[in-house]
Amino acid sequence: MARGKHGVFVCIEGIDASGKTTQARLLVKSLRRGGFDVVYTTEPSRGEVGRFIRRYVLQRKKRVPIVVEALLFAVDRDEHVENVIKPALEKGKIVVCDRYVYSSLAYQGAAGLDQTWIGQINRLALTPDLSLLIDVPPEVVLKRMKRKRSVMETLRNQRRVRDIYMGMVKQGRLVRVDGTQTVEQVASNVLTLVLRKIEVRTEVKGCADASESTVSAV
Ligand code: ATM
Repeated sequence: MARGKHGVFVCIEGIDASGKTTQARLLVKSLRRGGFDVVYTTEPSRGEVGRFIRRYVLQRKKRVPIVVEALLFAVDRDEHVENVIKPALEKGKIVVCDRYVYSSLAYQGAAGLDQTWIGQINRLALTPDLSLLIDVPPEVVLKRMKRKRSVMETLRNQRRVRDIYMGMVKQGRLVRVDGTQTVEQVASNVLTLVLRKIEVRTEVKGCADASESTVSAV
């Protein structure tokens, strides 16, 4: 659990076309409707390194060396945490982050990089209070994106990525949410988990400092 902060840090993970971005946005909408001050952010970030990653890593045909990918994502993450995530948490906001360190473990791990090393280069990254996996089997996801991508290659890679994500669910680092249900059902399950986490954090902080509220409702 992240220390020295007052807000709540939630990250949402999932394989491509799992619906995680839709769910992250719906979560932000529901929380804002409930009066919470929420920051929605993504990785790669909107900072300079994040923009470089989109151009140099994601928008080209040939994959760059995996070590380079992992290092760039880690650098972007450190900058993102310092410039966006920490300042928002210190102001008591809820941060909803679309992809985080678990994406590096899953995607660069699926490409063959050592998980321990990926963990080491990301060791300064703040640990989220709640990390959710919107879980959809790769076969289901393939149907969703049939028209867009090359089927076999995507299936193989998506399977590897999903296996690593599921390993993290078993370790208790990610909480699995069934992503095969309707958008509304998934959104409701996500919201329930997040509200539960907000309550717990508010209670814990309330015990430590009864005079200060942890999550600012506006
Ligand atoms: P979105 O589809 O969520 O915008 O993510 C862009 C890609 O970035 C996604 N790729 N595909 N295919 C996963 C990838 N990615 C990594 O490989 N490692 C990371 O650490 C992060 C944050 C993203």
